[in-house]
Amino acid sequence: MERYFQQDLECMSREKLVKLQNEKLVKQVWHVWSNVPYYKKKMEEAGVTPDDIKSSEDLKKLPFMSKDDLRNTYPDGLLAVPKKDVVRIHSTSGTTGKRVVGYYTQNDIDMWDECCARAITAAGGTEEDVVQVSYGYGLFTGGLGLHGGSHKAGCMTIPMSSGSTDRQIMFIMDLKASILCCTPSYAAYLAERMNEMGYGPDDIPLKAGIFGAEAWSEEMRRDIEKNLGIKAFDIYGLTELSGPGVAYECSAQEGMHINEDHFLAEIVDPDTLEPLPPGSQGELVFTSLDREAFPLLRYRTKDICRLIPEPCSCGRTHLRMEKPKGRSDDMLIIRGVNVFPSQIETVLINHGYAANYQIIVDRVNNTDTFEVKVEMTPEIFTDNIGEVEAKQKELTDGLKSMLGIKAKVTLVAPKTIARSEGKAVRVIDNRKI
Ligand code: DLL
Repeated sequence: MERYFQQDLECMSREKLVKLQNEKLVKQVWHVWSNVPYYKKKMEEAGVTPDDIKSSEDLKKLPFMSKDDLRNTYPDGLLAVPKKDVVRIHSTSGTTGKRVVGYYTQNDIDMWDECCARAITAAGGTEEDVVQVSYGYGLFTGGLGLHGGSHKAGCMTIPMSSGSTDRQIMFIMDLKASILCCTPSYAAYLAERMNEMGYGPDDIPLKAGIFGAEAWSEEMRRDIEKNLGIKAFDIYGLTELSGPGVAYECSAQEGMHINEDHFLAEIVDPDTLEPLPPGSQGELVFTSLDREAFPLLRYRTKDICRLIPEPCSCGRTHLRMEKPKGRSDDMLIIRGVNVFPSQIETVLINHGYAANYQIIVDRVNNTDTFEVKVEMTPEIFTDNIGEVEAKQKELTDGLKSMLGIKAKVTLVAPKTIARSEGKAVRVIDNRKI
């Protein structure tokens, strides 16, 4: 049985890997310096030239790049190859300000496909598998990214895109899809819908899921695994660095291996921007080592997480990253306390609820108000006021001990909070700050 496993690259000794990274880094720095005037200017302002960069030890001399740099150079000010060499673009949804446009040469697409094929293989995918890609196709990178990876891994690919939930289920059942790729919130919705249609975990042909593009908790993973009867694997990435597949989970399911022969990771203090020692929690910063059209050096992702320096039991030597807690952008500061939606999700699932909730924050008389609307599952549902109040109190206490602040919990009837086919929108922040 054919399996796409690049053992020579994925399991190479750290010594060899560092050597490869250093060689690629030196080349990449020259590439941006010579082809992107914006970068050259930024490096000159920081007093650094390509001659100063000999290895990853010298990374700290390079200036950071952030979303602001991408906005300043919209639409093609960071393009590092002639336009004739570009074969595709992708773009972010652009909820805040201008969209980010990322460019790809054919080599960039091949590298990206390779990263996603590694993810599918690590989730147990072989040429025997049927992969249903239910991430959105189009400008979003989820659909075409996993699609390319599935082809490269030799799987039969169903290019579903997102939406049309009942048709998704028909194809999973009729074509015996074995691997599902979509956001975790959409996977939870598909599981709910399949359950309503009378399909239990033993009837569903799926064996694995590759879920990412948004923060999700371990508790949500367990719920999805139980309801679909699968193993659920995390996958991470961002448009600015290709898309999905920057990092992926292996069978150990203990953090995501960063494709370190293509991406160099650092953790920095988000306030001082100083690099932090191995194992510390901080902001994840990536340098793409071999992207041609849209290379990024020291790109600040805003994602908060920890790198895991210990070796993995699966034999892959590439460093792992923990599940990001969320973006520093998504972190709410409520009455001075840091709150991540994923912490709320953990409490809800531990109390037997599903991840159908909404956080509503406002400011009244200079004080933050904090409400969590939680949907009752059909099993938990009751319209007895005393029982509802008791359940609300239980959740309020659970949230207080997790977050350290009090939330107003409102339980609502099943199916009253909108489901998401892509990334879930959990927070409504009405504060004008
Ligand atoms: O979400 C790419 C992707 C598609 C990844 C499909 C995985 C699967 P963007 O829309 O540019 O790209 O959003 C990138 O999403 O900075 C994280 O904040 C968040 N994110 C992505 N994967 C994960 C994950 C795609 N596994 C932003 N866990 C990133 C937590 C994630 N957050």
